[in-house]
Amino acid sequence: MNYKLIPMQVFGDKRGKLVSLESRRNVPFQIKRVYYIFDTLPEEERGKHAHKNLEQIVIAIDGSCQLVLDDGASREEVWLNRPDVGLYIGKNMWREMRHFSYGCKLVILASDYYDEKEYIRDYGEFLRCLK
Ligand code: T46
Repeated sequence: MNYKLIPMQVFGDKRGKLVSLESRRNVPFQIKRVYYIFDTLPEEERGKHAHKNLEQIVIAIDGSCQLVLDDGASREEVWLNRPDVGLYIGKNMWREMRHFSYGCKLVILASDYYDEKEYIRDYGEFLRCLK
């Protein structure tokens, strides 16, 4: 499985808490793109695709959701519900996102610019690409 949970250092004091994300330090790639997802609904699912080369870190900075990760051989479920834990997802991993809390906020760091040609959105094609 090409994913891992990365605990982030939290700088906290009486004013609140802060987490810093830095390329090739606590983020294991050069960050080229940041995007975020918000206004989520529990009944809606997202993802259902893989990336040929993209690496990403997903952080639930508010609320929670479940990620299903699939490498073509097995499937695992991971809950994201902490703003100080990032989920690293490497290439060739099918991902599905579901069970969002209302208004969950995800921040995603990506190793490359957006490119729709880099997506594999059909599960059968994903399995064929692995061979
Ligand atoms: C991923 C999961 C975790 C852009 O124009 N630029 C972007 O950088 C992104 C990420 C998306 N878009 C467009 C493409 C679609 O028209 O935004 C629309 C929604 O994207 P999508 O349906 O791919 O969103 P999710 O939540 O299913 O998947 C996203 C990322 O696309 C994907 O890389 O791993 O979040």
